[in-house]
Amino acid sequence: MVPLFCDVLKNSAMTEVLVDLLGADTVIQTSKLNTKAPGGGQAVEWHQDWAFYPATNDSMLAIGLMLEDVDLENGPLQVIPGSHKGPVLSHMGPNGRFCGAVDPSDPDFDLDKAVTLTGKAGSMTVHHVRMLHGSAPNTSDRARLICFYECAAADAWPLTGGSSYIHKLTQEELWQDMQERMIFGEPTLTPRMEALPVRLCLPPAPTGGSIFKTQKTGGAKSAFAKQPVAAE
Ligand SMILES: O=C(O)CCC(=O)C(=O)O
Repeated sequence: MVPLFCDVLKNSAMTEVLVDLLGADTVIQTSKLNTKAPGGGQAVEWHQDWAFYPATNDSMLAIGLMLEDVDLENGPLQVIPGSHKGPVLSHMGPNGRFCGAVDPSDPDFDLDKAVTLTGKAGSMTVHHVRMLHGSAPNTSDRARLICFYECAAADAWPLTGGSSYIHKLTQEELWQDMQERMIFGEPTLTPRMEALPVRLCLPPAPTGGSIFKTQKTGGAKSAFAKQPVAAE
């Protein structure tokens, strides 16, 4: 991770939020800068992060740090409050492959309950790993830049999906990786198991690497337009 972004995570109000919500031993899973170009930056279709990277427990969240002002026009994040206590919805596309998005006609998807998260540059959002969320295209003439930090309690052990690179590591590399991903506290050797709904994200979308690619190549249906998400 870029040292500046890492520093923000370890030495800012974010740190307190993480301790409060995830506890004293916390890891970073991924960090990414999601950009939406002025005048047409793509939507992120509705999904639960849990569908991308289920774990042994759901003490996991994503922080969105706004690097520019985010308003209704430039593709703000939208969430459905309370959905993190509900079911894990299917994220399978029309070809029977993971598409990283829910079907907008799913009876458990209630768009009427969505709220929009806007804010000035420097504001942050926090959403639980099972919370339904998405974001509309950027229709403004300004960029939308949000840095997402996907964080977890150290005892949430990955099952598959986004973190499954760990299965390719040697035991020594895995041990190093565990240390390097600590935000604060210590790695644990005793993952916490919870009885939670899980769906594995297999078979994978034809092309992964980013949520935008997964949703496009998996054939996600759009809740923001009547048409499927356009191919690149
Ligand atoms: O960039 C966005 O608006 C949302 C990104 C997101 O939900 C994700 O990457 O999981």
